[in-house]
Amino acid sequence: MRRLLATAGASAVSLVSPAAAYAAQPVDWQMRFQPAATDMMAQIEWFEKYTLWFIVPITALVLILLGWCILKFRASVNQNPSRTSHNTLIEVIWTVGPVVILLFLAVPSFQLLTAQYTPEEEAKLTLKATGNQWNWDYEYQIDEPLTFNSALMPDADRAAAGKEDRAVYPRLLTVDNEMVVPVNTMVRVLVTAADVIHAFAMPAFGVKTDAVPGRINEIWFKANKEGLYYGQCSELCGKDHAYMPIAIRVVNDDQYTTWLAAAKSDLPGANKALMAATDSAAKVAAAGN
Ligand SMILES: [Cu+2]
Repeated sequence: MRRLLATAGASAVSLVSPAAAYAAQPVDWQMRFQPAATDMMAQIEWFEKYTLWFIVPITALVLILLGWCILKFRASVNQNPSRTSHNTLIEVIWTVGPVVILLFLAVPSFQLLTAQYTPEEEAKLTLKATGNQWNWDYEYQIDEPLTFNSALMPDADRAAAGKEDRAVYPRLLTVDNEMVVPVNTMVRVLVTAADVIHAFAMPAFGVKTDAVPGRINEIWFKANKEGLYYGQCSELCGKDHAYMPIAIRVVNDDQYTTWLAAAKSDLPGANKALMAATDSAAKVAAAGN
């Protein structure tokens, strides 16, 4: 049994590791979350596992009780049903029990919610993400703001952009210009929309918020792992809702500074240079393993 589990574990690791070297993205037959790339997502994962300790036993208990009642009290073996209608002890237990369980769920749940609205430090970089039908505008709110559009990459353009490797640049998730942010840096994203309601979501970072025209919603994240991460617009926003992915490239400080300086005058060139730098770094890391 132990060997079986070990084999299953090893194959699960080998399933996710090629992608994990580069990025967090959905995988076929995925049952769980993408690997967490922020402390916040790690906390969300912890809370999800914690709630399962309540959900699974309660579901099992209810199922067993149901089965027991169906079998034991079926008409053919229980022709004179009991007419008992009140039992104070049982009523106290089934009132107090759920209250205690709800308290065990509510306290960490509210703590998590509070943590999501309380960044532990001031953001070092502020970006604005504006949802359009059906692409995103990103604005770097720095001394000389950098603005660019990020849209789904048509298959015909993949070769010219050097994005032919479908493991790293998957169908329906690859964009022309990724959002680029430095690793281990607190980033604030101001999310809004220009036409209809969209939603900015990045599963590996544990962030998702609506992009509402005329309003600004704020999210923040501090990615702790370099790589390329994928999310999608998560609010039905029209016929091409499924075709407005979000891609964030998390890089080291030097790569970010170089990219930012170059991106102001030549965004495609800056992106290509950055891809070359991160790809060679990934190959060195893979060789090191
Ligand atoms: Cu949308």
